[in-house]
Amino acid sequence: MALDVGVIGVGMIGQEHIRRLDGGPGGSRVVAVADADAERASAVAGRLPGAKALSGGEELIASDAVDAVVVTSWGPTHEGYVLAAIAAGKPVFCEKPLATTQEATRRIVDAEAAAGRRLVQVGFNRRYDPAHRALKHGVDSGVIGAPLLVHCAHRNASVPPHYTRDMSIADTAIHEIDELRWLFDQEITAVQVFTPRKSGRGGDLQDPLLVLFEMADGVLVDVEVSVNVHYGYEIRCEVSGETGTVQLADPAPVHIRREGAVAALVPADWRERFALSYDIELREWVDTVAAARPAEGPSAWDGHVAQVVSDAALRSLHDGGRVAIELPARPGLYAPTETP
Ligand code: ISE
Repeated sequence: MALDVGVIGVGMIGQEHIRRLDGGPGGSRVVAVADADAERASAVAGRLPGAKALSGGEELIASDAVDAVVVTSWGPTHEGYVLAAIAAGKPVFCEKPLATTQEATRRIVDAEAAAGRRLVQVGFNRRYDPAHRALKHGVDSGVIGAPLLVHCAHRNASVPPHYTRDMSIADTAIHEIDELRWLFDQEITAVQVFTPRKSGRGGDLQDPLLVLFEMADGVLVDVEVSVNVHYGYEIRCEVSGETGTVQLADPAPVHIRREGAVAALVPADWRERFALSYDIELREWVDTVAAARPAEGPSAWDGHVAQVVSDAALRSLHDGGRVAIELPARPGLYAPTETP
């Protein structure tokens, strides 16, 4: 059955997702788009065979032509659109972060729990990256014994002009927050953010950051967050266990040896590094929605917990010190099931 999708927000990530959803292998079509910039919405719709540009996200969600909604607009607008999709009983895929405050993500959780059905999936794409899935398999299989320490790096070559100081946590490190909960099937219990010497390339940003996470079983995780490294886009993660280590391999498809040196090409940005993860993520979402199964990927609850941890990290960044994290009880709708 064809799945007719409406996309709210057609900036960079919106257009990436449209490319995969329109005529994609799961039988999905993009039938409507909306954007705060009406001209951009018309231009994008004009390139799609069956899509209309609508005047706003609310109209798109209410449209009978739209079976399911993708929200890729600016973060502060996510809450309103996700709540409207839940009220309309339509499945909704929302890019990370689910919303920009934990009060807002909590309202989404409460609305979905009251509806009694999982309709929301959050775009935590690391869970769909084949390398991250292999990393998790390495941890779960027990081949390295009990995990003890984790070393991660999240490096962006550069960030756009609208990127603010807090986004290093709320927009960038939020991926590691979700990844760690998923990788170890447990919660983060405390966080502390350190501010090393500032890069001269970062303008007003505090760049880089070093974030230390404590997991419930005592595993300690350090994450370097750098958003102006210039040389390319790089995501690292190494889990050090009692009897060995497992780490993400170099993502370069080839190594070049010449003139006494070995070179491995580095992806330019997240679109290149995570292309396959977005393919798999959206394909699995389309399959689930088209089969009328409840959402199976990262849930509104995962989006909420990530926001609670992100807010704690921001408190540490602003005020210093270690911030302990207390999570509320998980509503029954989000009882653990097999997630990808
Ligand atoms: C961006 O939104 C992403 O999702 C990327 O994976 C991340 O590296 C980047 O910092 C974010 O701004």
